[in-house]
Amino acid sequence: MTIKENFELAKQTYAKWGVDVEEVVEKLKSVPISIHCWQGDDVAGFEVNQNELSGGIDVTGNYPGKATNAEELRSDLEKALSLIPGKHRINLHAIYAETNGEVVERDQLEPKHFENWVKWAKENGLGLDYNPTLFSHPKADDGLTLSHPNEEIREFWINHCIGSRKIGEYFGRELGTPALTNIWIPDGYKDIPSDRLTPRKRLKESLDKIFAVETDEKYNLDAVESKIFGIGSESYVVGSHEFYLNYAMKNDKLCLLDTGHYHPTETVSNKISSMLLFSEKLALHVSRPVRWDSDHVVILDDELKEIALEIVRNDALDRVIIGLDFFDASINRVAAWTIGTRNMIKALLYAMLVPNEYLKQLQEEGNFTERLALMEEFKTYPFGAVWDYYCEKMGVPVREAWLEEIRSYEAEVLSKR
Ligand code: RNT
Ligand code: ZN
Repeated sequence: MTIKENFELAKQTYAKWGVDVEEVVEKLKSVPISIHCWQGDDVAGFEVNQNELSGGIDVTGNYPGKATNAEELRSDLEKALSLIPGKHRINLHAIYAETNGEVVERDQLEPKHFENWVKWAKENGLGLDYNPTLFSHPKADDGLTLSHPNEEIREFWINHCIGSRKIGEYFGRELGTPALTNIWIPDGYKDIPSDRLTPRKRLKESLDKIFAVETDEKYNLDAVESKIFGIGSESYVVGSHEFYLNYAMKNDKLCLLDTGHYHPTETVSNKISSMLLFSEKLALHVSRPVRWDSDHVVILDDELKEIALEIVRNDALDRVIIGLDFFDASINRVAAWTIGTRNMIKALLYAMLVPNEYLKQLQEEGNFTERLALMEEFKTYPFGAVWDYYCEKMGVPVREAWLEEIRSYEAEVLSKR
């Protein structure tokens, strides 16, 4: 049987439930995933004075062939994008600026340092998102940035964040699609604090200064990302969930929920509906925390499907900005992007193929037996046949055929670095 024949059979199976598979496939095409560039070089960046990765995040593994400059990183991204169906976005960090060998302090970064990225994004039909980098820097060595007791240090990071929002705005204006500029800071303490309030007060004041500078929301959307702990900030993180949730609501900013930033049994899927009731937009960093915020490559697990279901069944595909955030240096990095992004798209497809309205109705009627029975049966419906067809239709390798492409890219390009 051909991919197409398999698909036709699946289509009939889903049609019985009123699911229009052709329509689903069309809709899926229009959902962009923001692919984080930092999987390609282990969150190193290309600063002239490179600092060791800090901020309580860590990358393990030494798989050969990581990108060592922006050109290599773009080439690797192009390879991954050729194996991923659909049109997507690339998420950059300030440390990926191109400064022509010149030392440019982070608070001095400007749109011009990202011209090559913008040119490349235009050529490849990609949107760009952005993040100021408030780690891997001498001014973040003690683990504090925007909440630092020293005013000079705070000012430095405030200016970096203001400049970053302008770079985001530049991306949005150039590419005709707003950039999400996301602020994440590592600030926190290893041990039990004697004062939780004062650092949070300072963070609030710093954010107020950052957002006092206007950017055009047609081009730039501001997000803030919370966290529960990091390596070295196990006891207290200044920018906690409650902190940013309140800050974002009060100041009309987006909350960014990273799936690795909550207690192990707390799920982001269960937060999406509550967030959507109170704000127009929400942003995600989809990651895979294995026992802790380990940033493993995203797999098609129950939580990923549940996140996708929450977005799809609440008709929020244009309200939830889906970004990825993982970094694994123990496997081929281009494969890591490919696996994680394909899985995110697969989860969305899976969610779109469920008769969500009917299942909602069953719940309203109190028919929990049928609700459970059908939700379980749909797990083994022929979703794979639709996925294969989608890949074929979008001109990317079907099933594991993409691995062959990775093998030759590794032999021809990565192994020669
Ligand atoms: C860290 C945050 C943050 C980073 C990136 C590199 O815990 O998840 O999003 O992973 O900014
Ligand atoms: Zn994140």
